[in-house]
Amino acid sequence: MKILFLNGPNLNLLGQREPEIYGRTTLADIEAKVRSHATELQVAVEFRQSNQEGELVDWIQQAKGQFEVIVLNAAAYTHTSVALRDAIAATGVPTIEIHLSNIHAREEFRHKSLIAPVCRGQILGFGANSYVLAVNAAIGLDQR
Ligand code: CA2
Repeated sequence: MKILFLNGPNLNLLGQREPEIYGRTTLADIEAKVRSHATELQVAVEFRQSNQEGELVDWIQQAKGQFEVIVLNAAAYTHTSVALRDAIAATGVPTIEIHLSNIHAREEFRHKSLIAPVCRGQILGFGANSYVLAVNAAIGLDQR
């Protein structure tokens, strides 16, 4: 089974800016944790990040037939992007929404996720562990 991890805008800055909110772990550290867990469970993962909404849309469209599950931290696009929501709905690849922080405990504008209704579920608030937990959730979806 192959899982595609997609990361949205500014997540490339993790560990370098605003450590009080997002911690000191970099995206590369998170990828290493995910890879180690996925290897133990014998699943393949691909890990990508983009600051461009259109590139994320392209990757979601191209996932069909290539990946069994998408794990998506859409970052700020979570709260704004009809394009990402439409791409997830159109391609039909089971998608899990994840976040490092608990978006419901933050500013009001982060409480709304436009992608949530077209995702199979959400994992949020566990920092880097949200990504590790998503590997287990993805395997569970594939075995349904
Ligand atoms: O908690 C999450 O994972 C978020 O998706 C992170 C997004 C935020 O817009 C969402 O509301 C919740 C922000 C990602 C940007 O990360 C930064 C890291 C370091 C410095 C600045 C931004």
